Amino acid sequence: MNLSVVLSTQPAQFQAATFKGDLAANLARIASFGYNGVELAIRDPRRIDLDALAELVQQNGLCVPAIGTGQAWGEEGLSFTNPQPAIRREAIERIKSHIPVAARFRAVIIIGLIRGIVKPGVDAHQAMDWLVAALRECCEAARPHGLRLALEPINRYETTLINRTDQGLELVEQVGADNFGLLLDTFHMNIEEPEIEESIRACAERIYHFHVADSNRWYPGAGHLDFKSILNTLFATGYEGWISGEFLPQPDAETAAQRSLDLLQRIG
Ligand code: LER
Ligand code: MN
Repeated sequence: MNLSVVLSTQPAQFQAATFKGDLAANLARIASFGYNGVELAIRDPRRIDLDALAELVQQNGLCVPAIGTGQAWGEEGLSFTNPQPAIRREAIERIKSHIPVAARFRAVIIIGLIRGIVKPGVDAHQAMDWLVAALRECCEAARPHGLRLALEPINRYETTLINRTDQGLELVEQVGADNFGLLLDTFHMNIEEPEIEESIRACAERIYHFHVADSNRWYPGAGHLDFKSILNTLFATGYEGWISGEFLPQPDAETAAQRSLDLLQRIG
């Protein structure tokens, strides 16, 4: 099983970015636990030294399956659905600026909270039109590089746009790009899906990436989700991608990452 865990390259308020802080030390720790990948949450690619980052990742024998982009929303308020055209444009350009990073690692580009929320006074249909247009533009820019984008259905407490997998699948149809799919996250699915396994089966080949956290957003095994059943269902769809840990650093990042790995390897 290909296992990765989320690491933020920059300071972030997002609590479930499991590892933050000293990049070199964290990459070494993650590799020493037995992970073969690290998912990088990058707020702004202009603020990283890509060569140095790639070198560090490689020194630790790690792959980078996916790039998280949501901090541009969390820290700067950029989104595809902001009523101000300049902010929408900046969000699109920000996602395009991740293309060289994603190309370097052959990573999926994650579209999470940067899609935004429907702001008061904004028509929901209008917001969807902005979202679809932004996604089409970003998918087109990524396609020549052989890159894929994955939209993550996110629970209702974090966004009002695309909470469930059926809405995600509808959006995939609407965007109509062959390099656009979904990122499923067990934490969000536990809140929004009537039946997690059924939703995984429905998304099947459109699943480009997969986040694991337990029902309480702690590491898998700390809550009440049935990861054996969830992962069996996921692999039965033919999924060959990564299982990426995105959970709270509780009781601390190291313990959480190790316990998650132990459980996933035992049941995988
Ligand atoms: C990011 O992958 C995520 O799961 C969201 O909850 C961001 O807040
Ligand atoms: Mn997630």
